[in-house]
Amino acid sequence: MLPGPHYDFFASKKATLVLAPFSGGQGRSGVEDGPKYMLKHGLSDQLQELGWDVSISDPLAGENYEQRNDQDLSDVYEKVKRPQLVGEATEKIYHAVKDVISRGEMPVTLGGDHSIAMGSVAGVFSQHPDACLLWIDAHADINTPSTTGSGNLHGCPVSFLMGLEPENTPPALKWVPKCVKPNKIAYIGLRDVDSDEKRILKEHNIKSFSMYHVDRYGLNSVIEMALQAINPDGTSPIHLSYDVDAIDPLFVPATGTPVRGGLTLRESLFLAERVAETGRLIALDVVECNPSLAVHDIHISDTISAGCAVARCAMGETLL
Ligand SMILES: [Mn+2]
Repeated sequence: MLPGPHYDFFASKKATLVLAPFSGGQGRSGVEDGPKYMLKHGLSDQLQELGWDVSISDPLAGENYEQRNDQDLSDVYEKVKRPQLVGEATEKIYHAVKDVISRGEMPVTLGGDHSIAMGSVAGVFSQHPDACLLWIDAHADINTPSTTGSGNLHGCPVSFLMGLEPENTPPALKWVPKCVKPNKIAYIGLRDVDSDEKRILKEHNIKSFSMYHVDRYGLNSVIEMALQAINPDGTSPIHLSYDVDAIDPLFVPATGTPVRGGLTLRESLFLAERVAETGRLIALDVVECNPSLAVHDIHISDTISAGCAVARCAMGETLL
């Protein structure tokens, strides 16, 4: 058998699934069930079959965020919805991911909505300040407290991680460190970007590949260009933050903000395979699987199996 991908930053293949069953970064409940469904689908065993020693960390255990999400209407800061809830949950995730990284293990953070990446990315960058961030998404998630239209924090995590608007940061989110520099983040899969976000991406000269670029150059070239931009000498660790809404809703129907015209299922897996092949993967997030939004059971299995397949491909599954 050919050796699978290697993982340069890990002395042994140990991974921890960091469960982030959290929906407070947006308004639709059900996304907190993502981790439970992915585990039920067998993700832990699947990663063990790939040679990983898998543990589970459950930093939000015992918290009733769902109930608070429904009841606490006073948790608002200017336009931003539920900053207290998001601040508390993401800080717990931050500490869990930081612990996993400090132990020399790969954190695989399972969302939950994409606001949880404030915790996972900050946790990884606290130990690897030279890391780069590959954000796979239909959306740029870079709205600031002043530009957000919806007030939902799952559309804002990148702006907090970049420290774009410190003067408007809700107190509960002040813990989020400014850790991602504009030349260390690239996007792939964009197709629903707000006009203020387009301005921010241009102002900061952030490498952003939309579906236009995927069509124009092909996904393989887009990945090369993205990695060349954020990891030019190929030595930095790569944090892959994967929102399943990057994938076309034909394949991933049960997600909160679906946008048609996305990656095919095969492209979405190739992307993860290709990142694995670099040997530089340091951390993975898989977010925004929302089983409650399924109209049929097959929507649930399609969505969850796609999320698990992305994780397996990033963790070393190959076709041959
Ligand atoms: Mn997202």
